[in-house]
Amino acid sequence: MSGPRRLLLVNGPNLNLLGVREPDVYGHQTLADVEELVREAAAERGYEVRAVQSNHEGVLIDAIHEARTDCAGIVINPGGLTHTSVVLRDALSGVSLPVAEVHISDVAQREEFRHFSYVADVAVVHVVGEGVPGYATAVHRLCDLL
Ligand code: CA2
Repeated sequence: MSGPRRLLLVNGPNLNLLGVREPDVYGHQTLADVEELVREAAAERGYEVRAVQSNHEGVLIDAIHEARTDCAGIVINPGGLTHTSVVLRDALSGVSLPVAEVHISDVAQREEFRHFSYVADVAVVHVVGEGVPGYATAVHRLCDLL
């Protein structure tokens, strides 16, 4: 059976600041660089990408719901919502698509409040602490499962 050849890339709050602020933690690459990297990795596997970044939880949830009918999987860095959002987790679990969770920094080595993820157990792929290249790793590991 052939499904949609599209992935949804979701970047959560504040990730629009990538490359602009806190380069010591998140590096020098921008959100545009992330989106380009993900599009290239997905293209290698025969997928196109719809990318969304928002600082508003509801916008992210709407995008996840819309993916239900026309995407094969979701690559998401939920930003700080990782550690706070039951509603984001419910949206991901509600659409029944395979999810890859990405974190640029090594959250396990940072503050205690970053150690717990509401998304972790609804995701089938986890890439943590590999920097921006971790997004490409996530695409490939997700595509291996599709
Ligand atoms: O390491 C990651 O990718 C995080 O998901 C990034 C989140 C943080 O809350 C998570 O604990 C780990 C923060 C995203 C904000 O990104 C910024 C980028 C540049 C400057 C300021 C914030």
